[in-house]
Amino acid sequence: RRFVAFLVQKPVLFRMLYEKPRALNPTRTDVVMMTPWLAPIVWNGTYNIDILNAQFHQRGVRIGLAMFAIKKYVVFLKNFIETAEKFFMVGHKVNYYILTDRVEEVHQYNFTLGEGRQLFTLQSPTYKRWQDICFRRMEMIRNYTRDRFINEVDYLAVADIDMQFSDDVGVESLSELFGTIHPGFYNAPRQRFTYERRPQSRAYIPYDEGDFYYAAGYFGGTTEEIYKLTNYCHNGIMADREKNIEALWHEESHLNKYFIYYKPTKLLSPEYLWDNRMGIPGFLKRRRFVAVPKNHNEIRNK
Ligand code: UD2
Repeated sequence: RRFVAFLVQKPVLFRMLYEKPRALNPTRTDVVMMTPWLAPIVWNGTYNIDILNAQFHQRGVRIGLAMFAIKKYVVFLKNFIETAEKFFMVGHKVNYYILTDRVEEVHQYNFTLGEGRQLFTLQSPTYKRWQDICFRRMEMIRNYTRDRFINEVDYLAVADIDMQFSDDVGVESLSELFGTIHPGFYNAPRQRFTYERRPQSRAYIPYDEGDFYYAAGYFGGTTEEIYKLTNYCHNGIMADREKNIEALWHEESHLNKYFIYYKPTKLLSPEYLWDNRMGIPGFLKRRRFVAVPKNHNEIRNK
């Protein structure tokens, strides 16, 4: 069907005016813009969003944003969606996928969505321990990607829900496989990364390996890549369970393991996942997606 569409589609050519790139003038000199495997690291000031929007519109790209609202975490939903409507992939086709054990409660919200944007509430099992909810996110995303997302969207982003958008998160962030540099570790030496260090765990990473510490609070890619990633992580989590071992940072530990051997094709700077408790360092020109303060004792296991 896509092939036929390609044949009948008339090529759209547009004239765009913008300042030409200059080979000897890097757009930022205070941050690293490329990994050693040549994946761009996205910072404000390093890209032209008009060019990128035109490219993604030309392809008619569909973007999914999946988030979990299990048990008490439903309280974060309203603000999350309202801020996403202002800042997330504005002007593109967006499907929100809310995975929840409280479908009725979620249905009571009446979100007004922009053109081309839809919201789906998907049933998710619940788990007693908050740690299991985090672990099982990989399995749930894998299953829904295989059964549904793969037919509905081209890219899928997976986000924590106790967050809000406060600046643009657009198509500049999309790539085959993308991960976000954790705001707590962007400048930390490897030894300080909170990787899983016990060799018995499938998430094990020795002290002399690792590029970055990635946050599980925002990652994504094409649906094919997300299937592979979540399948790998879920299998690792299940293998650990057999051995009665839980990785230090749950599914985040497995995600970090995956990203060492299947390196992301694009990295998002901490602009894409920030926590205001960390202040605002000079290099941080925008805070696009920020943590909403929460009282862990009040919200977890409730
Ligand atoms: C960190 C990670 C998170 C995950 C977690 C695992 C970041 C920014 N966050 O966040 O991605 O790896 O550690 O320990 O890197 N949830 C529910 N109901 C619950 C519990 C969790 O829906 O009862 C969902 C919800 O979408 C939440 C997410 O799971 O945003 C992660 O849980 P968290 O926010 O409590 O974990 P946190 O803040 O320690």
